[in-house]
Amino acid sequence: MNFSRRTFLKSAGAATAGIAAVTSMPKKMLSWAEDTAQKDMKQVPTFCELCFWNCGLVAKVENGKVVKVDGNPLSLRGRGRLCGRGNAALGALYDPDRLKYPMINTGKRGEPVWKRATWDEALTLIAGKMKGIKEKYGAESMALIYHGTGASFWKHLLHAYGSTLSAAPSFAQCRGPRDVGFYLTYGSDVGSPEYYDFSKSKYIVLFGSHLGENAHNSQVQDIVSGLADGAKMTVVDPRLSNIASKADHWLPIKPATDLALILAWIRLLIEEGLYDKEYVAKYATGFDGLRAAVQQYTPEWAETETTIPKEMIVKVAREMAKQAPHVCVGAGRYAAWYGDDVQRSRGIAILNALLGSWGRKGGYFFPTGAKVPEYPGLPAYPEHEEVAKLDGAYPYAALQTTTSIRQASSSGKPRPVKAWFVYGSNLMKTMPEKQETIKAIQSLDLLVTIDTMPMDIINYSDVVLPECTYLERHDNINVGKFNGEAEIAIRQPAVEPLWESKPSWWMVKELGSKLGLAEYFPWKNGEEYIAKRCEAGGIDYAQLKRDGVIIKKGGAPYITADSQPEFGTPSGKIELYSEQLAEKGFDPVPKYTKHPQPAAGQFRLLFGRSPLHTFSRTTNNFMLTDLQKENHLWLNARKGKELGVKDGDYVFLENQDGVRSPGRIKVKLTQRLRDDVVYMYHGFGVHAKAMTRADNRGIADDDLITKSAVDPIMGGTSMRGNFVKIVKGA
Ligand SMILES: Nc1nc2c(c(=O)[nH]1)N[C@H]1C(S)=C(S)[C@@H](COP(=O)(O)OP(=O)(O)OC[C@H]3O[C@@H](n4cnc5c(=O)[nH]c(N)nc54)[C@H](O)[C@@H]3O)O[C@H]1N2
Ligand SMILES: Nc1nc2c(c(=O)[nH]1)N[C@H]1C(S)=C(S)[C@@H](COP(=O)(O)OP(=O)(O)OC[C@H]3O[C@@H](n4cnc5c(=O)[nH]c(N)nc54)[C@H](O)[C@@H]3O)O[C@H]1N2
Ligand code: SF4
Ligand SMILES: [Mo]
Repeated sequence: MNFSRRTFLKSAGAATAGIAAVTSMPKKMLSWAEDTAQKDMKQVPTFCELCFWNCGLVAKVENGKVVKVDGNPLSLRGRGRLCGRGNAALGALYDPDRLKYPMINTGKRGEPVWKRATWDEALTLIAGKMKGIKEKYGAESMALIYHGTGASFWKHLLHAYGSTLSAAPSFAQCRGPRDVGFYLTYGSDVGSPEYYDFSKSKYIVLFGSHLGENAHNSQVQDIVSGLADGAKMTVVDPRLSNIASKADHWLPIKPATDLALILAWIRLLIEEGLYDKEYVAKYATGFDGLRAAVQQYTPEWAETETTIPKEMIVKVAREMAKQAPHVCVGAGRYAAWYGDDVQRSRGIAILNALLGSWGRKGGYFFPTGAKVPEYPGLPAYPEHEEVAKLDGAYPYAALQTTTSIRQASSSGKPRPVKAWFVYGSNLMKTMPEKQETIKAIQSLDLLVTIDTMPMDIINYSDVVLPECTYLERHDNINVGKFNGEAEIAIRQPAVEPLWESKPSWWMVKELGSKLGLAEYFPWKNGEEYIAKRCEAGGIDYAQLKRDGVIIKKGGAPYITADSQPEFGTPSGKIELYSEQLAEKGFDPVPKYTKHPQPAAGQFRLLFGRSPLHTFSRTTNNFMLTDLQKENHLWLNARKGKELGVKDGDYVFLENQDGVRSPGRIKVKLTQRLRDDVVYMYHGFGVHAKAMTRADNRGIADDDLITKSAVDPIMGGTSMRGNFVKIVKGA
């Protein structure tokens, strides 16, 4: 097969020819198919997995092939729209490089020699190894590292086997510090999708959070509609991001100094009497402790740390206060930045509390949820062994961290971890200090990868299980919490799985049965699994299947006289001063600490999202590589001139530890960036020959991240403390 975007567009055009199948999807969804002629066309509502936003989509199927996808207008996550990546669904489904058969590595980890296996052979091998590992080391020595909807089936398998050990890079390497920071302050995290009420905000403040490039679908729509309705916005970012270019104020902060700005704003709101006094008196505790602790953080001091003029610091504080409480200071998502990230996130949480924006229109809404019961009649999980906690040093590692699993795997301490299942996570590009990950993998007795593509991690695996893509499978039910509404969404196959790929509900059922655990997997198939759970919860399965989503109306999103908030903190209030942190030896109020800055000739290596790609997930997608096949190095234009580097030149990067990028990256000279940083998209520089379009295109931030800073409160690892110099060359 030789696909290109052109061929795709041709076939997509053919789809407009006709249709007979009619569902109860809204009429406008059917407009593509009005001149019905053919009988073998259908449309299947399901949801996207090209990122975790999981927007609802409708797959248009012609003669057994998906020819187009459109947004499902009923979906709250997408509202009828898909982002650039979501529209490239066919590039994921029909990628000729996909994993096609189970494979067993008969060579070494890192230097694989692949043998094509039958499903029975691969699963028998895994089950045999798992039994041996349990006997020798105990079930808890088997871990799951995951990202994505299907992971819940693998968690269930591990629980049934006897292990609760699982971790996601999307916690410790991403949003964990933010969730913990808000949890410590409000007794609640900020959700995913976040509980931002952007569309009704009168003032928005973002730290980083490059929305628009970070393509959180409905969230981007909300911020755009908030701005269209007149909201003012300040964006704090060393780079003029797309969203910063829409702001009233862009504050090009010196990286790693955000907490100085946040603390100065907190102090200003207090000392100028601009905070919401009634709200704070009623709902918060620890105000006096907070006030005393922030006295030192004057605007003059903050200017010296952040390089943002003190007049601007004061101006923005007053502007925010003027619009309060309809102000949303975004919590961010990728929050693992510099190592004191829980405290930075707590600073943002406190700022929102002073503005009275938690539970207020235009600030943070209280979400409406929905419950879907588990599959009925499952036996209780076996008793779990008492085992040493891997993250013992981090009292608020709410979820296990990936790095503690890595550490236990290579050192055997505090207890041995001998096997990993890796589901939908390309660990080579995801975790810092790649050599440590490789060392841990070399110490394992078993590494099984469940994936759709032959990514970097595959080459280190013993057994590879090819999952079919999201357009070919039933999957777990997805519940989203929104303002006054909850969404229950179904994933169902638009077409049959290609080659020998299989869905997770099937893999765990077969493997479970080989492990003697069949009673934990009683479902007949993926559809029955979903239907039974719906039935148990009084949810209309027929409607869900037909519409893709069911929306449930819910409770009040804002504080009113009749609806008072509950805070899940020990005091039952918003904790401005945290007694629980103090008891554990941490700062009860965030304290500013300086982070290292690059030496002369070095730049801080910053990275972020391409609007057209999701990490490495989409780097082989023929529709997206047509549009963007490599990443570029953003470099301040004046600096470029100084260094004799021209726009379009290819350069190497070398980091503080002397590690050089294996490949070269094309320079993009720009005014939109401070001169002490360089910036690139994450996800490129894949090292996997079987990824024919992605292999060694651009360079990888992860090759240069040889150092990370660990958050002492929850163990997250922050990767923005690496510095590089530019090496001109061939
Ligand atoms: N298209 C697309 N969208 C995605 C993803 C994707 O892969 N592709 N991934 C999703 C995921 S998992 C996540 S977590 C989110 C991540 O997206 P965000 O949560 O938006 O990530 P951030 O790190 O907040 O934002 C990156 C911005 O931070 C700026 N920055 C760097 N250092 C500093 C600093 O010290 N201070 C300040 N104030 N800014 C700084 C960078 O210049 C950059 O513009 O995106 C999600 N959305
Ligand atoms: N250097 C660096 N490291 C980072 C980041 C960064 O910006 N720079 N970002 C951090 C952030 S914010 C996050 S959230 C994490 C994310 O890191 P990961 O958890 O690794 O997530 P992804 O990169 O989305 O995982 C991609 C893998 O999922 C596979 N996959 C795609 N679809 C499916 C499917 O349907 N089924 C299965 N079984 N597999 C599938 C892909 O082929 C690929 O191997 O990385 C973190 N690590
Ligand atoms: S934001 Fe884009 S890639 Fe993510 S789920 Fe929605 S359509 Fe798919
Ligand atoms: Mo993330």
